[in-house]
Amino acid sequence: KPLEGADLTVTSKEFTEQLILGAIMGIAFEAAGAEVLDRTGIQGSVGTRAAVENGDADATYEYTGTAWITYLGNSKPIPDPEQQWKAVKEADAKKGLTWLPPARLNNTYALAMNQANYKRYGTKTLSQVAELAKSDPGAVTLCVEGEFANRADGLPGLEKAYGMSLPAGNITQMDTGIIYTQTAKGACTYGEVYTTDGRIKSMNLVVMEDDKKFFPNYNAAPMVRTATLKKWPAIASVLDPVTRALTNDVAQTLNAKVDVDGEDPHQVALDWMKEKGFVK
Ligand code: PBE
Repeated sequence: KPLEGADLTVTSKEFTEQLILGAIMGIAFEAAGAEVLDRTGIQGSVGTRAAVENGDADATYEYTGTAWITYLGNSKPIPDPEQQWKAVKEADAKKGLTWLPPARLNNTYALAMNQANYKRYGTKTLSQVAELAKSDPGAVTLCVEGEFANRADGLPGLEKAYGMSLPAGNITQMDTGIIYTQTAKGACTYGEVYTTDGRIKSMNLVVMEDDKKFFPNYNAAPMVRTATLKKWPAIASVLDPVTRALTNDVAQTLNAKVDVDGEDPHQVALDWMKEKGFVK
């Protein structure tokens, strides 16, 4: 087995898709013969990145746009997903991190609303949301996470890009899981959602189009410590077929098993890895 004798630590952020992706990575390493320590479920993007940078973990599935804007401090996304990945890979090579080839899975932020509010306000695009904020300031209330409220590729950048300036009182911060139920109830007109989340479909939410292409591509890709990869180059060939199989459809289906059906993320990951033949 290609990773026989390796001790590898995997990590992830705390939300469902990340827990599943972290589990998938760990299962792939184990199937290749490695001993795996699971440090998934770290609170927030910055802490998860730090864990890999400082050696508390060897690898994680991270999103290209998150690295480009939030970690590397760029302000303009690169429209082509492959070029975006390449730019991140080049910049992070100087930081001791290697980005392996990306998945098609692109989990971007979006604003979504329930059917009743959609009937009432009829917005389809973020430009229309910005217009509504001008004509009827009270109408545009938002439920968002703390991280989204503060990231350059989150609310501050979105307001700038769409020429929108919402009063602080219109914005309520909460955990990502709560956002979906609050948005479905109409407690906020718009909720900050992840486009691969299974609850968009199950709760029948309407996703606003990012017509100005403010949000970058957020393709998931393995971000590995270069030192670890030098020691265990087979990590690349072990992860490659798994990453290739990860699409938006797969993510939505697996995320829904956890967030809608209440299954365990690790079990969902294992079932999928078996179904795909990545583990016996
Ligand atoms: N995202 C959407 C966020 C959360 C989900 C990929 C832009 C991130 O983890 O960076």
